[in-house]
Amino acid sequence: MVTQVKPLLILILGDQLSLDLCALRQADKAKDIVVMAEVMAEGSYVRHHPQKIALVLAAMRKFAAKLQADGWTVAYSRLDDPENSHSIPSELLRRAAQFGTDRVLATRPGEWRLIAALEDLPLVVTLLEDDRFIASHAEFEAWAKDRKQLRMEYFYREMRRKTGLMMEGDKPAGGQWNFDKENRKPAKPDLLRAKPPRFAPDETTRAVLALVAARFADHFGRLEPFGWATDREGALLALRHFIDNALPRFGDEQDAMLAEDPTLSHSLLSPYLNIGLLNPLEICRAAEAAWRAGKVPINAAEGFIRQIIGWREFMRGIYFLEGPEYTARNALGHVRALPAAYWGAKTGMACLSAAVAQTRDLAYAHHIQRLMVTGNYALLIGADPSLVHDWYLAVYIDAFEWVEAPNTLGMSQFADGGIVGSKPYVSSGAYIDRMSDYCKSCAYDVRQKHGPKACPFNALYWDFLIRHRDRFGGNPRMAPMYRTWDKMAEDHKQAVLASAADHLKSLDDAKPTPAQGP
Ligand code: FAD
Ligand code: DLZ
Ligand code: SF4
Repeated sequence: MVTQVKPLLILILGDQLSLDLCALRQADKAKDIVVMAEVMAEGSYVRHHPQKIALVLAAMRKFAAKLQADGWTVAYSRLDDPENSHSIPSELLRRAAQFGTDRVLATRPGEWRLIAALEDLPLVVTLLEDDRFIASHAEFEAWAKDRKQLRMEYFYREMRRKTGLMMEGDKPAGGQWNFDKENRKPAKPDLLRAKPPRFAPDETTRAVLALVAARFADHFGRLEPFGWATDREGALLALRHFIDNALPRFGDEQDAMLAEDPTLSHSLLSPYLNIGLLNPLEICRAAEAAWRAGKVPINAAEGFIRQIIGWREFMRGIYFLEGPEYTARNALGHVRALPAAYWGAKTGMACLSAAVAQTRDLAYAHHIQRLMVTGNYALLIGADPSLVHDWYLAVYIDAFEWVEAPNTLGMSQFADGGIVGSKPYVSSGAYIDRMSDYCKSCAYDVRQKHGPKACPFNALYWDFLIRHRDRFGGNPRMAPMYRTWDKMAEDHKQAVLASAADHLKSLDDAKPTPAQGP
């Protein structure tokens, strides 16, 4: 008697939309079943921005159609299928019963929550390491082992050596690993600056937009106009457009912020990278080729490549190295609720208002807006980092926990006590004024240090440093700031601290917002 081997269920999640995914490479097209499921649980465990849900669902549908055209059997659950049980584990159980199997092969999810859920299933689940990254878990662990401090810059150099990107033999191209000194200038409005491409929704995307509008109407954020690419072809066009038009200015404008130009010379490629439509190496090779062809300056190409093979890989390494408890960290003991301004309530602070408004409209803000406006303010007021984490995970189109959590809790909120960064990213209004044009239209005055009209960042900055002097006073990189404070006149110091206290009180007196938004 011949015993039939049961088929494998090949799980593909909404951020695993790569044709060369390891689970697909190990599957047998002739007998295994690909399982993809649009489920309410994934759409609502945090209240994702409607554009993020639409991107993921539309891209899932198109990816499934591609697999089917390529001869795969795909068991696809749509959000409005009546039999849909609306969570990934329960859909796997349903498909296992339907196809008479108990075997599941999946690429390890990018979130501890889902890893645990898959491992808890009463099925035989094999999780393969996701190899769409440059460093494997073992490589990152080996690099991190025995180091007192994990610093991105040194890890990045390893990744340059490993990939050969911008290398001349074993030396960095241009004789330096890092050209940041030439980057990070303020920017001016410029009609000639290229706008990122927008993609008119096709039939599949339009159907998804209608579904998302009906099911997630109460989530923060505008669903339309929706201009994101939802397939690999579109993502490749976006990549080409960036390399040809925006990359040359990427380095110079990387840290600048302009009220009327929310995207400047950034790539807006993170959503495509993070859901698998683009691969990190192909992006970096395209940037390197443009530099080698003399179309892009070295500071731009190196700076851009560093973000991807340096920061992106480093953040992933930290997330998986630190384990599931990372997201609960709160090294500074911060407990304040996130102000209603994060959900669009009116504020006189022009920078915060602009960053939140563009987040609502585009599901996008660039790094410095996330770090030095919304992140900086949340840290200075002492917002509860788990609420800040939920906010960032919800509101950005590129937000997946493996990359969002170390950026938010580590880099931005110092909640991990200094694993990602050696000092907190805090600044007064002067930094924002230097790097943006927000202050010109603000209800507050960036030059005033205290009083009701003074820029809130100014007093909050000192208040934060003083509140945490025990922790940061001995940090050599922060010592100059404490020396500056110590030299100030006593009445000035008291006025500054009183201003900060007034501002914090006004937040505490305001109507509380529910933890996950209005
Ligand atoms: P560009 O400026 O064009 O940079 C190119 C690419 O580099 C990006 O597409 C991205 O893949 C990568 N990159 C740049 N900086 C980082 C970084 N710090 N960490 C990881 N990758 C980086 N990035 C996410 O992809 N998802 C998130 O959920 C996310 N949350 C963040 C939360 C906070 C508080 C902060 C400060 C940063 C966060 N970032 C996150 C990093 C960064 O802000 C975004 O990657 C970037 O803004 C995406 O826009 P872009 O594609 O135009 O980037
Ligand atoms: C983000 C997201 C959303 C909104 N919806 C789905 C879905 O319906 N089905 C699915 O497979 N994946 C979805 N995702 C992506 C997952 O949340 C993501 O795979 C995990 O957070 C792990 O990174
Ligand atoms: Fe922001 Fe302060 Fe400038 Fe206003 S004055 S835009 S609050 S930095």
